[in-house]
Amino acid sequence: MALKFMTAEEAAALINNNDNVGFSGFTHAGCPKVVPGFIAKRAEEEHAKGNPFKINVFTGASTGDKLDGVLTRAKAINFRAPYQTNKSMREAINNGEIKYCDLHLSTMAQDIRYGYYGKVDYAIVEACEVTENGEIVPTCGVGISPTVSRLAKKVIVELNEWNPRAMRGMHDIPEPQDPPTREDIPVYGVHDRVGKDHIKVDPDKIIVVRTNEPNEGSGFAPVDEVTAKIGENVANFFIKEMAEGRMPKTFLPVQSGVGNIANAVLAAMGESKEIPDFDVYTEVIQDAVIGLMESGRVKFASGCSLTVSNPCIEHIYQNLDFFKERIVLRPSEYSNNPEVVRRLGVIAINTAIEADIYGNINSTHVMGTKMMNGIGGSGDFTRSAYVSIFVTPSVAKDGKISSFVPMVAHQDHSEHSVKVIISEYGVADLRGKCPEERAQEIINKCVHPDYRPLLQEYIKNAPKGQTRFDMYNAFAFHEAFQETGDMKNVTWRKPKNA
Ligand code: 0RQ
Repeated sequence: MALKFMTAEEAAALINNNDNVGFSGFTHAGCPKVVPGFIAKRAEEEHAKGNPFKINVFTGASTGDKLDGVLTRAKAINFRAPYQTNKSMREAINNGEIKYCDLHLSTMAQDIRYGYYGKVDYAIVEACEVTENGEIVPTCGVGISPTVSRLAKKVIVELNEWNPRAMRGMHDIPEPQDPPTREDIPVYGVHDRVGKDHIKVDPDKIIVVRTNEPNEGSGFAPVDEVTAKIGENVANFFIKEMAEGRMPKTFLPVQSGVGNIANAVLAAMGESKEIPDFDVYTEVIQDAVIGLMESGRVKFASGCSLTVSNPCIEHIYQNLDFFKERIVLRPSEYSNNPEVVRRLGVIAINTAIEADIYGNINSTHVMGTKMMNGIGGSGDFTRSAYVSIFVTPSVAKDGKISSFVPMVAHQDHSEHSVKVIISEYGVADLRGKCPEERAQEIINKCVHPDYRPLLQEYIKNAPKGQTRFDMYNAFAFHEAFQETGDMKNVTWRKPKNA
């Protein structure tokens, strides 16, 4: 049967106030880019007439500005999950305009299937191909598309001709059974394919909107002295692990988080002559992986998205035969699946906003209050990894903030899941250490020298116990920053009866 075509404006007019809408993509990669703009326009028109118009937005991860940005600025979002990186949205979350639910990315699709968010009214997905029998081929990000497309009453497909149809074959798209009949996820190697190369839905519910929109991929900050040193420390840690027999000499698949530091770490690993050629089992495949693939250092990459700059994606599209043999894009509940991560022995490398002296990690909240981005997939990988690593520069904001504090102001990853922390100063190996030893390891190896005596003082004044914790001073660094603009001005409080 013939597919139904509409303009983006006509498709957007189908969406109603309070609808639950699931979007394709993962980061800016693979997101719809035109229909959300018309939904935003509609919201503004309805608001001008005094009518309510907000939707609930479910995605795979963060999205592009043409989705999260435009909808936020039109005040068209009521609820948002599971991850974002958009400046406008960040402000709207932190001023209470958007209800934001931050969660592990691998759980988003199953939570929707379990009914935790109610029904899915519409799915809006970007595709490079859609067929009359209901086969939808995503572009460079998969996310939760299989689940929301299957559950939605209508699927609006942005057929984006900027992406080549020849991408077909790069994806692996299964959807698991849910408990009590769930079976194992049969990914036994990074390259294993366990699904189809497309999403299949009833063609009756498909509405196609033709577009021709470039990606929204900006570049990365150049590697600076600090990020280069962190990368070097990570690479040296792996070389030592292999030499001392704690890591196979053939190496293990690598997951690396999103952002400038993660990109720099991968680049440093690629440059190291002593690390063998390796595989990647990750969520976002960034520019550094593509470069390493071409030089032969990365053999194969499994991910959920090609989160690369526009020159990089254009290069991939021009050399699809080469990259289709070396890349597979999966839904987020497969790319980030803890069962697979533990089976494959993935090395997880993620970035912290702050860590405390015992190894608890805050990945999300600045000063414990303001949401930065979200936990993303860092928890999916960290808890199940062969070795879980957090990297961070020792200080932020010109040294006025120490990334190492007496106690994290918000906790995303607990001391139980965090094995190694690496800054530009060195490597804190927390494995097999008690809290007191962990604190000394972190202070001596990772903390900026300006803050080392201050943290030693905190420990000295804290009551003895399994973990020396001083409730009067646990947030004294944060307090000093709020009150004076510099954590180094910390003053210690004494208990009232001391
Ligand atoms: O702010 O840009 O205003 O200067 O945080 O920091 O150093 O540029 O590092 O780009 O790698 O981002 C943790 C946010 C790091 C990111 C985080 C400020 C700092 C700067 C960015 P400015 P950098 P990155 C996969 C895995 C959680 C989710 C995750 C992240 C800005 O990596 O969101 O791991 N991770 N997902 O100045 C105040 C501190 C600070 C601080 C840094 N202690 N206090 N500000 N900053 N430390 C992703 C997916 O799941 C898709």
